[in-house]
Formats: sequence, C-alpha cells, structure tokens
Amino acid sequence: MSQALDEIKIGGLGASRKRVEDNRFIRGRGNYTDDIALPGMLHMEILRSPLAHARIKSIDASRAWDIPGVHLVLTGEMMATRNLAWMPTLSYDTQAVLATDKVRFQGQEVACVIADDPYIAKDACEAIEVEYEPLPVIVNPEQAVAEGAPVIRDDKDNQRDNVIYDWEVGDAAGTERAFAQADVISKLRLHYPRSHPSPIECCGSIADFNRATSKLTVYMTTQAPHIIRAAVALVAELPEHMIRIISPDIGGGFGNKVPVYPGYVCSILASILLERPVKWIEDKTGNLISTGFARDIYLDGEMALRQDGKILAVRMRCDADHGAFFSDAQPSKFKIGLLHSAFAAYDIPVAHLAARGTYSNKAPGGVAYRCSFRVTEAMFFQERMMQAAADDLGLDQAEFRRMNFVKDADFPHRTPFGFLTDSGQYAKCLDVGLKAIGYEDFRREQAEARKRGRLLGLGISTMTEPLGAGNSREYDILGIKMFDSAELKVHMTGKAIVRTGARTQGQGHETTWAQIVSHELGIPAEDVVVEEGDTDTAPFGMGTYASRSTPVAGAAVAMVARKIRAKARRLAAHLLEVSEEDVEWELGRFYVRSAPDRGVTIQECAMAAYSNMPDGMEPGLENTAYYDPPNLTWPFAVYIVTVEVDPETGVWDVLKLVAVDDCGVRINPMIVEGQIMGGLTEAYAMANMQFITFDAEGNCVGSNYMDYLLPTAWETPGFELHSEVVTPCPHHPIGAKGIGECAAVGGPAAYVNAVMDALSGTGVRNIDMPLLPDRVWEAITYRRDVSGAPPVRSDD
Ligand code: MCN
Ligand code: CUN
Repeated sequence: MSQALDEIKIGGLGASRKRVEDNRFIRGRGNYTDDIALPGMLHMEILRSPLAHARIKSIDASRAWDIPGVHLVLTGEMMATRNLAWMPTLSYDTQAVLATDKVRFQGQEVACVIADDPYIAKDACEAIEVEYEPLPVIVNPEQAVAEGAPVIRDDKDNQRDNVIYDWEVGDAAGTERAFAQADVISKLRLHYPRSHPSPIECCGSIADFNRATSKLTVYMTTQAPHIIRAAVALVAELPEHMIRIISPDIGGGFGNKVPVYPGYVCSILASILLERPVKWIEDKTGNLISTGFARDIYLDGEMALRQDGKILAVRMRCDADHGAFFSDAQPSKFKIGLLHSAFAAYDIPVAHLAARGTYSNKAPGGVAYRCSFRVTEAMFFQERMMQAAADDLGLDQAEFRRMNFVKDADFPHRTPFGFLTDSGQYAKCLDVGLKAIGYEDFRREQAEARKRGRLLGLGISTMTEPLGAGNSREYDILGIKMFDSAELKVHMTGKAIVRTGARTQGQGHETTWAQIVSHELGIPAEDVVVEEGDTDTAPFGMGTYASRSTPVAGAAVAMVARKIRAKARRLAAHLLEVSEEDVEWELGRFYVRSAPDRGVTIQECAMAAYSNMPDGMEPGLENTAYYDPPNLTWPFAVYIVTVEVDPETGVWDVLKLVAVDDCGVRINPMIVEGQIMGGLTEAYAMANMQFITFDAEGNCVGSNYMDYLLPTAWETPGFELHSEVVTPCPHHPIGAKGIGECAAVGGPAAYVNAVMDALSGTGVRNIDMPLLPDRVWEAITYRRDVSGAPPVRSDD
C-alpha cells in the first residue's frame, strides 16, 4: 500500500506552479539595483562620444570639477595611470574603459562624473570639453576590408587591418567533392541585422568599497556574478575573497547583462578612490547605443542537392561585424560562437563554414540576444536556405524537410560540423505542427486566394539548439571550464534552501528549482526557498545565459538532492531500526520493504539529522553538487506561421502561428509556455520591426524606443502552443532540455519564410529583416530582392 505523495499537488515536476517571485514583482516589491540606496551614496554619469570615429585631441574637465556637488571626474588619462584605461574582453581582445587615444563608436565612454546626485553628475558631464578630430568611419564588413580602410584598432601593436579572425570548421575538401556530385546547387545570401536585447531594466551597478574591512561589495545587473568576481579580482588585482558581487532582482537580461561594461569598472574605481558607495544607472539610450548587441552578420551559403531532394553538402561563409572591440562572451574555442550548429537537425554528410570577423565603428557585441552563442543566426540561415532549396527543387516545404531530418532511430547523431545530438522526434513535431495549422487546407486556400490577387503565405521553421554549455572538455570562457553547481540545506523541520551558481533574470528559477527538489525529495515546493546571485553565499557557477541553467544548474539541483536522499536513507534505516538495504523510497517517504506501513517521512529524517543521528554519522543535512554535463542538451521545435501580405502597402499580418516545442521533460509547463511566447514575440519583433542601424557617419539609428520598436500586446499575434512531443534528454538527471531561447532562435525564419512564400512566383528570393512594409512593398513592386542594412544617409 502506497502512501506516496501526489507530486503535482506538492508542486513537483510537471506542476504549473505559479511563479513565487511574481508575488513581489507584481506588487512592486522587487529589489532591483536602482532600488538600492546605501548611506552616503554618490551617483555616477557617463559622458559618451557623439562621434563614431575620432581622435581625441584634448579633454578639459576643469569646469566640471568646479561644479558644486562634484566629487570626482574620471577620464581615460586618469584610468591609464592605474592601468585601467583598457580592460580584457571575454574573447581575448581589449576594450577601452574610458577612451584615451580615439573614440571608436558613437556612445563610447569618454569620461565619468561622480556627484551628490545624478542631475549634478549629468550637468557636469556636459561641462567637460572634448576636442575631437573626426576620422573616416566604417559601418560594415565590406568597408572594413576595403583598400585603404582606416585601421580602427591602431592601439594594438600587430593590428594592420580591421580583421579580427578568419576561422573555419568542417571539411572543405569533402564539401568540394560533394558539390561536384550535385544535380542542383541552391544559393542564398542574407543579412541578419543588428538587434538589441533591450531589457526593460538598463544596466547599472553600485560599488561599495569599505576601507575599514577592505571589502568591496558590488550590487549589479549581471547574469554571471561569479565571472564578474573573477574578472574584478584579475583585472583590478583585488583579493577575490574581499570581493562580493550581488546581483539583485534583474529586470530582464536576454544576454545584455553578461559582458563587463565600462560603467561597472568606473563605479568600482570611483568607490575605491572616494571610499563611498557609487551608483551608476544607465539610461535607455546609453543601453541601446553602447551595450552588447546581437547578430549583424552577413551569411552566404550554398547547398548541394540531388534531384530527389537529398541534401549532399552545405557550404557557408559569414562576415560578422563585431563593432569596435571583440567582446563576445562565448566559449573560447569558437570564434563565431556555435554558428556551426547549423543544419544539426538534418542528415547532411559533409559541410564547411568559413567565418571572418571584422571591426567597425559600432558598439561592441555581447553574448548576443536570446541565443546560445549565434545559434539564432545559424537556425535562421538554415531555415531560409531550406526554403530556398525546396523552391529550387520544386519540392513541398514540409516534405523536403521531413526527408532530410535525422531519423528517431539514428541517434546519437554526429552533425556535419561535429556536434553530437542525442535525441529527438523531429518528424513527429513536424506532423503535429502541420496538422495544427491545417497544412493541406491552407495550401488550397492559398491557391484560391492567389487567383483573386490575395497573397497568402505559409512559413515553416525548425530549430535545434545546443543548450547547456559545458561539457568542460570543450567549453570554457577564458580558460574557466563551463560547469555549474547547487547547494542544498535541509533544515531540521524539513524546510530547505537551495542555491545555485546560475542567476535568474525573469526565467523563474525561484519556482522551478524548488520543483526539482520537490520531485527528488518529496518536500513540498513551497517549503523550499531558492537563492541565487550573491557570490558570498552561492556556490561557484558560470551564470545564466545560453539557456544553460536547467541543463546544468538544474541538473546540479537534482544531483545534490540525490546526495541528500542518500544520507536521509541512512537516517531512515537508523530510525526504522533496519539495515539500509531493507529501506525503500517513495516520494517523500522511506519504508521497510517487508512492512510498507512502517515508514518515516523525509521531514522526520531531517529532524533526525540534527537530533537523533546514528553513532559516527556527521550531523546535519546539507550538501553541494558540481555538475559537468556529459553533453549539451538538444531541444527541437517546429514553428509554422501563416500570413497575408497586402500587395498595395507591403504590410503583412500573421493569420496563425503554431509552435511545437520538444524540450524534454517540462519542470513547470506554464513557465515553459511563457518562455516560448516571449521568444515568439521577440522573434516577431526582429522579423517585423526591429532595427538598430547606422548612417554613413556611424550615427546609431535605433537608440530610443521611437526608432527601435518593442512589440506590445497590440501588434503581437496570438500563438498556439503544442506540448505533446516529449523526448527526454538521455543524460540529464530529470530528462530536461533547455527552452529559454528556442522560440527566439527558431521563430524569425518562420515569419520571414511565410512572407517569402506569399511572394513566391514573383522572382523575389530574399528580403532581409526587418520585413518593414516599405521593404516588402519594394520587393513586390519592383520584383527584386531587398537586401542588407545599408548605411542610412544622414541627409535622407
Ligand atoms: N524550464 C522548465 N522545463 C524545461 C526547461 C526549462 O520548466 N525543460 C524552466 C526553467 O526551470 C526556467 C525557465 O524554464 O525557469 C528557463 O529555463 P532554461 O531554458 O534553463 O533557461 P535559463 O534559465 O538558463 O534562462 C536563460 C535564457 C536566456 S539565455 C535568455 S537570453 C532569456 C531567456 O532565458 N532571457 C530571459 N528567457 C528570459 N525570460 C525572461 N523573463 N527574462 C530574460 O531576461
Ligand atoms: Cu545569448 S542571450 Mo541569453 O544566452 O543570456
């Protein structure tokens, strides 16, 4: 007779538990960096460059110093005397903290003022006189490599041009041979425009250096507090145990809050110099103009095809515009992130990718935007290429994909670029999606509508994303291996606290980690509190990005709970006066195998750990687990969109969107759905309206919410989500795969493919995102491709 608990009732795995963090968020009781006020706190503002490329002839800050209430003016020259004018980036480059020699992008940090309040600091910034000598500006890779282009990074000894790297992966010769066998070669060139994560909360920090204790505490908006602590220790040469990084509530990160920004560094130095807390809170334009952007990549590729639809090989080239400093946060081995995860879901024998990265006079990049290291670009190119190839062969879009999918029985599968995928049911996801969208009926309706001049289109996109870096064999950042951790303390009354090295920014870890503990130990989720983001209390971890939290930190939570259960079993045997081998486990309770009525609850075991442990047993019930995943997790999704395009205006509307996501076991189905809807919304924004571009002088167009559009509930289409396909991850302790970015990764191509499908037969092969009405109209009217992010002329 079982007395096992009902897992859903106690908020375990699979429960759509309401998010506990929302209790404080929706009541306005969150505690964000800007909510924190420390006694004696000063305020910092940053003076930014108005020009994209210019030599600095002089900086005169004397008028700023004279303003009452100003405590400190920091310039590059002063930073240089402390060896802090430049800092290392996460990609083995250097980045200016405050400009000394030149400014290299519009919005670059030139000086900082620390004053009694932010208004005085802002006024004082305006009183700083900087004399610039303008230099020619580079805003795209073509200009970067042109004959006679000015060298942007002339600060670097061996840098004679604007090329950062030439990198390749795959089998060039084998790909060449496969192309020689092809019946048809399909080609596509496209630009994935620069986009910006644009979290509602901007970046900021409060540095608090206490001379008496020698302790530096920094409250800051970071997705990876432990990495920041290591960076501060190494760059500022402060002892690591005297640095405490606290990441309070975060109002969205989306990758924007991974890199180290000059504002953080300056606030820290200012606090050390002034021995007072110094707060820096970025404004919206500062955030859009200077912090980590995403994409800005030109992709060019070919597919070798057999007439019957079999893909023989793929060749990809890309030109990536990294801005003025190569600051991407990504595994060190891979210069262009995991772009080579492209085509992982398709059974393709051989492929080759060549990538070139160049500098430009634009803000430097970050970890990207809702994307596991450039997977978004990979999947976008993949699915646009699949559409183009199917069209070239005259094959049905769905059928062409299905025939080339990796089959369920073929896992583990080695992708053409060397990744090992381990599980999935690709065709099943596609079938669910096609049925839900009413594929056959729509095709008929589309043909009918065509006759009456109406343009309907259907776009399919699939994605598989490598989520959960490491394993530590292949994934490191600046030599620090990528793994994660969890610490679980069960108190004597059976209540618990779990801490991880990850950092939630809205994803709901406070809710879901408790559910994992609940699943493993039978402790009700409401009895488990989750804490993250304080380096003095959380175990070391690499932080939250690349949807790695569930795959890595979440796995660590399960593993540490199992350690606790193992000890609790010994306590149970002691309490039940039987040998450990005679003890059985069911959710929340140990019992005697031969007498199931005799049992003890996990809570009773917890009490015993503090009050009645067997002789020789270490007291207490707490432990830590570090988890180094054997592989990435590989979620899969199919997104299908139908649209109607108005040929008169180029405006397009989504008729229906169907999403079929397989992220393995779902810890909290409601949170997973929220993640998918958020991703589909961001994907819609990228496809439809979002654009940070630059004019020929390097002026950033898109530095405010009038130019850089965020979709509201008004323009965002409705989504139909399907969760019936579940392929547990074979190596994750609870079978979960990551989900945080999937829809933002796979979504854009679905929208674009739908519009392109509506235009089929017009000879238009590509319109680059965003598919603004004027671009679509131009394509329809002139029957031509609309490509690239041309410099917008400032006199236009
Ligand atoms: N989850 C689940 N079952 C699964 C997988 C995940 O219930 N099989 C839950 C997780 O427990 C977690 C959430 O879904 O609560 C997302 O989990 P995961 O896929 O592990 O992603 P991370 O927690 O690592 O979040 C990072 C990811 C990234 S990289 C970006 S960018 C992004 C995203 O999450 N930024 C976000 N979603 C965001 N959502 C919000 N609200 N704010 C951001 O800044
Ligand atoms: Cu790439 S954006 Mo998320 O990985 O923080």
